[in-house]
Amino acid sequence: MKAQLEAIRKGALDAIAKTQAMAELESLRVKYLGKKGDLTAVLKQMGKLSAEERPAMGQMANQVRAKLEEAIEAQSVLLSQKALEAKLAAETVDITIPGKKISLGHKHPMYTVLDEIKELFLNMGFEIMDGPEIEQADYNFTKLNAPENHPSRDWTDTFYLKPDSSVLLRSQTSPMQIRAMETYGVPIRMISSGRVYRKDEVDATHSPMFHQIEGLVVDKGITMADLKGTLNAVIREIYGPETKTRFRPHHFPFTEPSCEVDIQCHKCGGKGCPTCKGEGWIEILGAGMVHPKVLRGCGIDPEEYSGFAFGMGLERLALGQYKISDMRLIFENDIRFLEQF
Ligand code: 2NL
Repeated sequence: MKAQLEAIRKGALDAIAKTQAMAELESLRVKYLGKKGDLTAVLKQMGKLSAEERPAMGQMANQVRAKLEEAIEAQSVLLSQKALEAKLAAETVDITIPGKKISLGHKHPMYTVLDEIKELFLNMGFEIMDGPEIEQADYNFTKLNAPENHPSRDWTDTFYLKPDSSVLLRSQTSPMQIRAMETYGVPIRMISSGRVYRKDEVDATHSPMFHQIEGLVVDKGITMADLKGTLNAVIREIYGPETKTRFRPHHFPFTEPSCEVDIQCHKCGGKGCPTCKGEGWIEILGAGMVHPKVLRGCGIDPEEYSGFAFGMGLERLALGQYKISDMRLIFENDIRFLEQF
Protein backbone atom coordinates (compact mmCIF):
# COMPACT_ATOMS: atom_id res chain seq x y z
CA MET A 1 0.00 0.00 0.00
CA LYS A 2 2.87 2.31 0.77
CA ALA A 3 4.30 1.55 -2.66
CA GLN A 4 0.94 2.28 -4.25
CA LEU A 5 0.79 5.70 -2.55
CA GLU A 6 4.37 6.41 -3.58
CA ALA A 7 3.53 5.50 -7.20
CA ILE A 8 0.49 7.77 -7.17
CA ARG A 9 2.54 10.61 -5.75
CA LYS A 10 5.32 10.30 -8.30
CA GLY A 11 3.03 9.67 -11.28
CA ALA A 12 0.74 12.50 -10.37
CA LEU A 13 3.51 15.05 -9.76
CA ASP A 14 5.12 14.18 -13.11
CA ALA A 15 1.81 14.44 -14.96
CA ILE A 16 0.89 17.75 -13.25
CA ALA A 17 4.24 19.30 -14.12
CA LYS A 18 3.73 18.37 -17.79
CA THR A 19 0.27 19.89 -18.21
CA GLN A 20 -0.09 22.68 -20.77
CA ALA A 21 -3.66 23.75 -20.19
CA MET A 22 -6.11 24.33 -17.34
CA ALA A 23 -8.52 21.69 -18.66
CA GLU A 24 -5.77 19.09 -18.59
CA LEU A 25 -4.91 20.02 -15.03
CA GLU A 26 -8.54 19.75 -13.98
CA SER A 27 -8.85 16.24 -15.42
CA LEU A 28 -5.74 15.20 -13.50
CA ARG A 29 -7.26 16.55 -10.30
CA VAL A 30 -10.34 14.42 -10.93
CA LYS A 31 -8.21 11.39 -11.85
CA TYR A 32 -6.15 11.49 -8.64
CA LEU A 33 -8.19 13.36 -6.01
CA GLY A 34 -11.77 12.91 -7.24
CA LYS A 35 -14.39 10.67 -5.53
CA LYS A 36 -13.58 7.88 -7.95
CA GLY A 37 -9.92 8.87 -8.12
CA ASP A 38 -6.78 6.80 -7.55
CA LEU A 39 -6.09 8.10 -4.05
CA THR A 40 -9.64 7.46 -2.89
CA ALA A 41 -9.37 3.94 -4.28
CA VAL A 42 -6.28 3.32 -2.11
CA LEU A 43 -7.93 4.79 0.99
CA LYS A 44 -10.84 2.43 0.50
CA GLN A 45 -8.39 -0.46 1.06
CA MET A 46 -7.37 0.88 4.50
CA GLY A 47 -9.90 -1.45 6.09
CA LYS A 48 -7.68 -4.40 5.20
CA LEU A 49 -4.83 -3.04 7.29
CA SER A 50 -4.14 -3.89 10.90
CA ALA A 51 -4.92 -1.34 13.59
CA GLU A 52 -1.17 -0.66 14.06
CA GLU A 53 -0.51 -0.05 10.41
CA ARG A 54 -3.54 2.13 9.78
CA PRO A 55 -2.50 5.48 11.42
CA ALA A 56 0.85 5.68 9.62
CA MET A 57 -0.73 4.77 6.31
CA GLY A 58 -3.52 7.29 6.87
CA GLN A 59 -0.99 9.96 7.62
CA MET A 60 0.97 9.14 4.49
CA ALA A 61 -2.19 9.23 2.35
CA ASN A 62 -3.03 12.70 3.74
CA GLN A 63 0.50 13.89 3.01
CA VAL A 64 0.21 12.67 -0.58
CA ARG A 65 -3.18 14.44 -0.95
CA ALA A 66 -1.76 17.68 0.46
CA LYS A 67 1.28 17.42 -1.80
CA LEU A 68 -0.87 16.89 -4.91
CA GLU A 69 -3.24 19.73 -4.02
CA GLU A 70 -0.27 22.01 -3.55
CA ALA A 71 1.25 20.96 -6.88
CA ILE A 72 -2.05 21.46 -8.69
CA GLU A 73 -2.44 24.94 -7.20
CA ALA A 74 1.12 25.92 -8.15
CA GLN A 75 0.71 24.57 -11.69
CA SER A 76 -2.60 26.39 -12.02
CA VAL A 77 -0.92 29.71 -11.15
CA LEU A 78 1.84 28.95 -13.63
CA LEU A 79 -0.59 28.06 -16.42
CA SER A 80 -2.71 31.16 -15.99
CA GLN A 81 0.42 33.30 -16.03
CA LYS A 82 1.49 31.64 -19.25
CA ALA A 83 -1.96 32.10 -20.73
CA LEU A 84 -1.87 35.82 -19.88
CA GLU A 85 1.59 36.21 -21.39
CA ALA A 86 0.45 34.46 -24.58
CA LYS A 87 -2.64 36.68 -24.78
CA LEU A 88 -0.58 39.84 -24.29
CA ALA A 89 1.93 38.73 -26.91
CA ALA A 90 -0.88 38.02 -29.39
CA GLU A 91 -2.50 41.38 -28.75
CA THR A 92 0.51 43.65 -29.01
CA VAL A 93 -0.29 46.87 -30.77
CA ASP A 94 2.05 48.05 -33.45
CA ILE A 95 2.23 51.71 -32.63
CA THR A 96 4.25 52.40 -35.76
CA ILE A 97 1.30 51.60 -38.09
CA PRO A 98 -0.05 54.90 -39.52
CA GLY A 99 -3.44 55.86 -38.06
CA LYS A 100 -6.73 55.96 -39.95
CA LYS A 101 -7.42 59.42 -41.28
CA ILE A 102 -10.55 60.93 -39.73
CA SER A 103 -12.08 63.51 -41.99
CA LEU A 104 -13.98 66.18 -40.09
CA GLY A 105 -17.13 67.52 -41.66
CA HIS A 106 -18.01 71.18 -41.66
CA LYS A 107 -21.00 73.44 -41.61
CA HIS A 108 -23.30 73.38 -44.62
CA PRO A 109 -22.65 76.56 -46.66
CA MET A 110 -26.20 77.74 -46.08
CA TYR A 111 -25.82 77.52 -42.32
CA THR A 112 -22.52 79.40 -42.58
CA VAL A 113 -24.47 82.22 -44.22
CA LEU A 114 -27.26 81.92 -41.64
CA ASP A 115 -24.81 82.02 -38.72
CA GLU A 116 -23.11 85.11 -40.14
CA ILE A 117 -26.46 86.89 -40.35
CA LYS A 118 -27.46 85.76 -36.85
CA GLU A 119 -24.17 87.15 -35.53
CA LEU A 120 -24.91 90.43 -37.22
CA PHE A 121 -28.32 90.72 -35.55
CA LEU A 122 -26.96 89.58 -32.17
CA ASN A 123 -24.48 92.47 -32.38
CA MET A 124 -27.42 94.83 -32.99
CA GLY A 125 -29.13 93.66 -29.80
CA PHE A 126 -31.63 91.20 -31.30
CA GLU A 127 -32.52 87.95 -29.57
CA ILE A 128 -32.68 84.67 -31.47
CA MET A 129 -35.71 82.44 -30.91
CA ASP A 130 -36.40 79.07 -32.49
CA GLY A 131 -39.83 77.56 -32.88
CA PRO A 132 -41.57 74.38 -34.01
CA GLU A 133 -41.80 73.43 -37.69
CA ILE A 134 -45.21 71.87 -37.10
CA GLU A 135 -47.60 74.70 -36.37
CA GLN A 136 -51.24 75.55 -35.82
CA ALA A 137 -52.97 77.29 -38.72
CA ASP A 138 -53.96 79.90 -36.16
CA TYR A 139 -50.33 80.91 -35.63
CA ASN A 140 -49.23 80.46 -39.24
CA PHE A 141 -52.15 82.37 -40.78
CA THR A 142 -54.98 83.73 -38.63
CA LYS A 143 -52.92 85.65 -36.07
CA LEU A 144 -50.89 87.02 -39.00
CA ASN A 145 -54.04 88.56 -40.43
CA ALA A 146 -54.28 86.19 -43.42
CA PRO A 147 -57.92 86.30 -44.63
CA GLU A 148 -59.91 83.05 -44.51
CA ASN A 149 -59.76 82.83 -48.31
CA HIS A 150 -56.11 83.77 -48.71
CA PRO A 151 -54.50 81.63 -51.47
CA SER A 152 -51.58 80.62 -49.19
CA ARG A 153 -54.10 78.75 -46.99
CA ASP A 154 -54.99 76.48 -49.89
CA TRP A 155 -54.16 72.74 -49.76
CA THR A 156 -52.33 73.21 -53.05
CA ASP A 157 -49.95 75.68 -51.37
CA THR A 158 -49.49 74.43 -47.80
CA PHE A 159 -48.62 71.03 -46.30
CA TYR A 160 -51.45 70.23 -43.88
CA LEU A 161 -51.13 67.41 -41.34
CA LYS A 162 -54.82 67.28 -40.41
CA PRO A 163 -57.89 67.05 -42.71
CA ASP A 164 -59.51 69.96 -40.85
CA SER A 165 -56.61 72.26 -41.89
CA SER A 166 -55.75 73.09 -38.28
CA VAL A 167 -52.18 71.75 -38.17
CA LEU A 168 -49.53 72.28 -40.82
CA LEU A 169 -45.85 72.57 -41.68
CA ARG A 170 -45.13 76.26 -41.13
CA SER A 171 -44.91 78.23 -44.38
CA GLN A 172 -42.99 81.06 -42.70
CA THR A 173 -41.10 81.60 -39.43
CA SER A 174 -43.52 84.32 -38.26
CA PRO A 175 -45.59 81.96 -36.02
CA MET A 176 -42.66 81.95 -33.60
CA GLN A 177 -42.69 85.73 -33.53
CA ILE A 178 -46.39 85.71 -32.68
CA ARG A 179 -45.64 83.29 -29.85
CA ALA A 180 -42.79 85.51 -28.66
CA MET A 181 -45.01 88.62 -28.57
CA GLU A 182 -47.72 86.69 -26.71
CA THR A 183 -45.24 85.23 -24.22
CA TYR A 184 -42.77 88.05 -23.60
CA GLY A 185 -44.75 91.13 -24.62
CA VAL A 186 -43.14 94.45 -25.50
CA PRO A 187 -40.59 95.84 -26.10
CA ILE A 188 -39.22 93.06 -28.28
CA ARG A 189 -36.30 92.82 -30.71
CA MET A 190 -35.92 89.34 -32.12
CA ILE A 191 -35.12 87.20 -35.11
CA SER A 192 -36.27 83.69 -35.83
CA SER A 193 -35.03 81.44 -38.57
CA GLY A 194 -35.29 77.92 -39.85
CA ARG A 195 -36.98 75.58 -42.29
CA VAL A 196 -40.29 76.54 -43.86
CA TYR A 197 -42.45 74.52 -46.24
CA ARG A 198 -44.48 75.39 -49.31
CA LYS A 199 -45.86 73.17 -52.04
CA ASP A 200 -43.54 74.37 -54.79
CA GLU A 201 -42.33 72.34 -57.73
CA VAL A 202 -38.60 71.72 -57.57
CA ASP A 203 -36.51 73.66 -60.08
CA ALA A 204 -33.30 75.70 -60.12
CA THR A 205 -34.84 78.41 -57.94
CA HIS A 206 -37.57 76.58 -55.95
CA SER A 207 -37.74 73.86 -53.30
CA PRO A 208 -40.74 72.75 -51.17
CA MET A 209 -38.52 73.20 -48.10
CA PHE A 210 -36.39 76.27 -47.75
CA HIS A 211 -34.95 78.52 -45.05
CA GLN A 212 -36.12 81.88 -43.89
CA ILE A 213 -34.92 84.47 -41.46
CA GLU A 214 -37.41 86.92 -40.05
CA GLY A 215 -36.98 89.86 -37.75
CA LEU A 216 -39.34 91.78 -35.51
CA VAL A 217 -38.96 94.97 -33.51
CA VAL A 218 -41.83 96.36 -31.43
CA ASP A 219 -41.49 99.30 -29.08
CA LYS A 220 -42.87 102.78 -28.47
CA GLY A 221 -42.21 105.15 -31.37
CA ILE A 222 -40.89 102.65 -33.93
CA THR A 223 -41.31 104.04 -37.46
CA MET A 224 -40.56 103.22 -41.08
CA ALA A 225 -37.31 105.14 -40.58
CA ASP A 226 -36.18 102.45 -38.09
CA LEU A 227 -37.09 99.80 -40.63
CA LYS A 228 -35.07 101.48 -43.36
CA GLY A 229 -32.11 102.30 -41.13
CA THR A 230 -31.86 98.80 -39.70
CA LEU A 231 -32.28 97.00 -43.02
CA ASN A 232 -29.84 99.33 -44.84
CA ALA A 233 -27.26 98.66 -42.12
CA VAL A 234 -27.76 94.90 -42.35
CA ILE A 235 -27.70 94.88 -46.16
CA ARG A 236 -24.46 96.88 -46.22
CA GLU A 237 -22.87 94.45 -43.79
CA ILE A 238 -23.84 91.54 -46.04
CA TYR A 239 -23.34 93.03 -49.52
CA GLY A 240 -20.73 95.71 -48.90
CA PRO A 241 -20.81 99.34 -47.71
CA GLU A 242 -21.47 100.85 -51.14
CA THR A 243 -24.61 98.79 -51.82
CA LYS A 244 -27.55 100.86 -53.08
CA THR A 245 -31.04 99.85 -51.94
CA ARG A 246 -34.57 100.53 -53.14
CA PHE A 247 -37.74 100.20 -51.04
CA ARG A 248 -40.75 99.43 -53.29
CA PRO A 249 -44.37 99.45 -52.05
CA HIS A 250 -45.82 95.95 -51.76
CA HIS A 251 -48.57 94.08 -49.94
CA PHE A 252 -48.42 91.54 -47.13
CA PRO A 253 -51.43 90.73 -44.94
CA PHE A 254 -49.36 91.06 -41.74
CA THR A 255 -47.77 94.46 -42.38
CA GLU A 256 -49.15 97.90 -43.30
CA PRO A 257 -47.55 99.60 -45.08
CA SER A 258 -45.45 96.88 -46.70
CA CYS A 259 -42.49 96.99 -49.01
CA GLU A 260 -40.05 94.88 -50.93
CA VAL A 261 -36.39 95.75 -50.76
CA ASP A 262 -34.07 95.54 -53.77
CA ILE A 263 -30.33 95.99 -54.02
CA GLN A 264 -28.76 97.49 -57.09
CA CYS A 265 -27.27 94.76 -59.28
CA HIS A 266 -23.61 94.38 -58.34
CA LYS A 267 -22.85 92.80 -61.73
CA CYS A 268 -23.99 95.66 -64.01
CA GLY A 269 -24.29 98.52 -61.54
CA GLY A 270 -27.96 99.03 -62.42
CA LYS A 271 -27.78 99.05 -66.22
CA GLY A 272 -29.52 95.68 -66.61
CA CYS A 273 -27.86 92.32 -67.26
CA PRO A 274 -28.66 88.57 -67.15
CA THR A 275 -27.97 88.40 -63.36
CA CYS A 276 -30.74 90.96 -62.63
CA LYS A 277 -32.80 89.84 -65.63
CA GLY A 278 -32.43 93.29 -67.21
CA GLU A 279 -33.95 95.02 -64.18
CA GLY A 280 -30.84 96.65 -62.73
CA TRP A 281 -32.17 95.64 -59.26
CA ILE A 282 -32.38 92.35 -57.35
CA GLU A 283 -35.17 91.73 -54.84
CA ILE A 284 -33.79 90.40 -51.53
CA LEU A 285 -36.43 90.78 -48.82
CA GLY A 286 -39.91 91.80 -47.80
CA ALA A 287 -40.76 94.04 -44.87
CA GLY A 288 -43.27 96.43 -43.37
CA MET A 289 -44.81 97.99 -40.29
CA VAL A 290 -46.53 95.30 -38.20
CA HIS A 291 -50.28 95.45 -38.87
CA PRO A 292 -52.24 96.91 -35.92
CA LYS A 293 -54.52 93.85 -36.00
CA VAL A 294 -51.52 91.56 -35.53
CA LEU A 295 -50.28 93.57 -32.55
CA ARG A 296 -53.75 93.66 -30.96
CA GLY A 297 -54.11 89.89 -31.45
CA CYS A 298 -50.96 89.43 -29.38
CA GLY A 299 -52.30 91.63 -26.58
CA ILE A 300 -50.27 94.71 -27.59
CA ASP A 301 -51.99 98.09 -27.88
CA PRO A 302 -51.25 99.52 -31.36
CA GLU A 303 -52.11 103.01 -30.13
CA GLU A 304 -49.16 102.84 -27.79
CA TYR A 305 -46.75 100.53 -29.61
CA SER A 306 -45.62 100.08 -33.20
CA GLY A 307 -43.12 97.83 -34.88
CA PHE A 308 -41.50 96.69 -38.06
CA ALA A 309 -40.88 93.20 -39.38
CA PHE A 310 -39.06 91.66 -42.30
CA GLY A 311 -38.48 88.30 -43.89
CA MET A 312 -35.79 87.02 -46.16
CA GLY A 313 -35.14 83.73 -47.95
CA LEU A 314 -31.73 82.29 -47.15
CA GLU A 315 -31.15 80.02 -50.13
CA ARG A 316 -31.00 82.84 -52.62
CA LEU A 317 -28.55 84.66 -50.37
CA ALA A 318 -26.30 81.59 -50.08
CA LEU A 319 -26.55 80.97 -53.82
CA GLY A 320 -25.41 84.54 -54.50
CA GLN A 321 -22.71 84.56 -51.84
CA TYR A 322 -21.10 81.36 -53.12
CA LYS A 323 -21.94 81.81 -56.81
CA ILE A 324 -23.99 78.60 -56.89
CA SER A 325 -26.13 78.36 -60.02
CA ASP A 326 -28.81 75.87 -58.95
CA MET A 327 -30.75 75.64 -55.66
CA ARG A 328 -31.04 71.86 -55.95
CA LEU A 329 -27.31 71.60 -55.25
CA ILE A 330 -27.92 73.09 -51.79
CA PHE A 331 -30.24 70.23 -50.80
CA GLU A 332 -28.79 67.24 -52.62
CA ASN A 333 -25.95 66.99 -50.08
CA ASP A 334 -23.56 65.56 -52.63
CA ILE A 335 -20.29 65.43 -50.70
CA ARG A 336 -18.33 66.48 -53.81
CA PHE A 337 -20.35 69.69 -53.87
CA LEU A 338 -20.28 70.37 -50.12
CA GLU A 339 -16.51 69.81 -49.84
CA GLN A 340 -15.96 72.88 -52.00
CA PHE A 341 -16.99 75.25 -49.21
C1 2NL B 1 -40.80 87.70 -47.42
C2 2NL B 1 -41.59 88.61 -46.59
C3 2NL B 1 -42.06 89.20 -44.35
C4 2NL B 1 -42.81 89.61 -42.14
C5 2NL B 1 -42.24 88.78 -43.06
C6 2NL B 1 -43.86 89.52 -39.92
C7 2NL B 1 -43.95 88.84 -38.74
C8 2NL B 1 -44.82 89.24 -37.79
C9 2NL B 1 -45.60 90.32 -37.99
C10 2NL B 1 -45.48 90.97 -39.17
CL1 2NL B 1 -44.94 88.38 -36.35
N1 2NL B 1 -44.64 90.57 -40.12
N2 2NL B 1 -42.99 89.10 -40.86
C11 2NL B 1 -43.17 90.90 -42.50
C12 2NL B 1 -42.97 91.31 -43.80
C13 2NL B 1 -42.42 90.48 -44.74
O1 2NL B 1 -41.49 88.32 -45.24
O2 2NL B 1 -40.69 87.91 -48.60
N3 2NL B 1 -40.25 86.66 -46.85
C14 2NL B 1 -39.47 85.73 -47.55
